[in-house]
Amino acid sequence: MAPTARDDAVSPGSDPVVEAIFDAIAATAPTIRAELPHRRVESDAAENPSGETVMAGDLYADELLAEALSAVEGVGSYVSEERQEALDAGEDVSEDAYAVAVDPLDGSSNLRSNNVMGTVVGIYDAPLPASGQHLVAAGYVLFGPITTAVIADGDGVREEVVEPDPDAEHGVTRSVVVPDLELPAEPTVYGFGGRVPDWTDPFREYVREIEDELKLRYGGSMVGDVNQVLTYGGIFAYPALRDAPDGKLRLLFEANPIAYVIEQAGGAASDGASRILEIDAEGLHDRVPLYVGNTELVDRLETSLADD
Ligand code: P6P
Repeated sequence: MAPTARDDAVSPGSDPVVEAIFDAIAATAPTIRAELPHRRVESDAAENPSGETVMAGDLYADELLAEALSAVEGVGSYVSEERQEALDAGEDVSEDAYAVAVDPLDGSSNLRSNNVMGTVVGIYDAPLPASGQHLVAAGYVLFGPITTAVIADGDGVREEVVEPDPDAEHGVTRSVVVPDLELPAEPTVYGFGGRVPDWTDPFREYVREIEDELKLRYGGSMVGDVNQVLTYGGIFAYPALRDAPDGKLRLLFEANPIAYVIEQAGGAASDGASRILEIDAEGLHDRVPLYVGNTELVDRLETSLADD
C-alpha cells in the first residue's frame, strides 16, 4: 500500500500557526455566508486565471480571506484561484512561514441555483508551486444547510459546526461534531463531473461498473460532492476529458487539499495513474484529473485507465 498523508502526520492541533489559520478561515465563514444572497451575479471582472467566469461571491470571499490569512503571523504567502500571482504576506516561506493556497468559493456556479459551495484551503511548508508532499494541513468550509468545517491537521480528520457568536474570541464558535472522521468501509455514492460524451472510453467502462454498484450523488461543487463521499463512502471524480486531458480542477487549491483530507480519512486520491500528493506542480494554476474516495474504488479506476 503506498504511503499516505496519514503516515507522516503530526499530532493534531500541535501547530499554533495552523490553528490560527483555521481560526481565521472559520471567522470569515459567517460573513461570507451572509453576503452570498447579495453576490449571486457574475462579476464585472475578467475571467479568473483559469479562464472561468467569476461570480461576485468569488471576489468577495477572496478579498476577505486574503486580508484575514495574510494577517496571520506565520503565513508568508497567499495563493488563490482568483489571483494570477501569489500575494506576499511579508514572511519568508522558505524559512518557517507557511504558504496558504485557497479556493475562496468552490462551486460558486451553484450560487444561482442555491446549492452547496465552500472554501478549500491547503497549508504548505514550501513556496508555491509545490507538491502535495509539502502540505502540513488542509480542509474545507461547507456552506450547506449548516456551515461545517472539515479539518485534517494532524492524525486524522474532524468535522466541526461553525456558528456565529459575537461573544466568542473570533466571532464564531467551532464545535467538533465528529472527532475522527473516516471513510465508511462500504461505499454507497458516486459523483463524476464533465459530460458523458467527453469522457474517455476506459472511464466510461469504469462508470458502467460503478453505476451498477453505487447511487449517483453529483451536485456541481467539489466540496459538496466530496463531503457526500466522506460521509457515505464512495468515489468522486472530475476526470480527464477527451478535449481536456488535465481535467478541470486545480492541483494546488482543489486537488491537493482534498487528497490530503481523503487520505487522512483512510481513502485514496489519484490523477488516474499516480498519487495526487506526489505530483510536482509547475505553475500556480495547474489543472489535474482528480479521482478520490475508497481505496478499492480508486485502485479499480487506475486499473481501468491503465488498460487503455
Ligand atoms: P461542472 C466548481 O466550479 C468546480 O470547480 C468544482 O467545484 C466542481 O466539482 C466542478 O467545477 C463542477 O464542474 O463542469 O460540473 O460545472
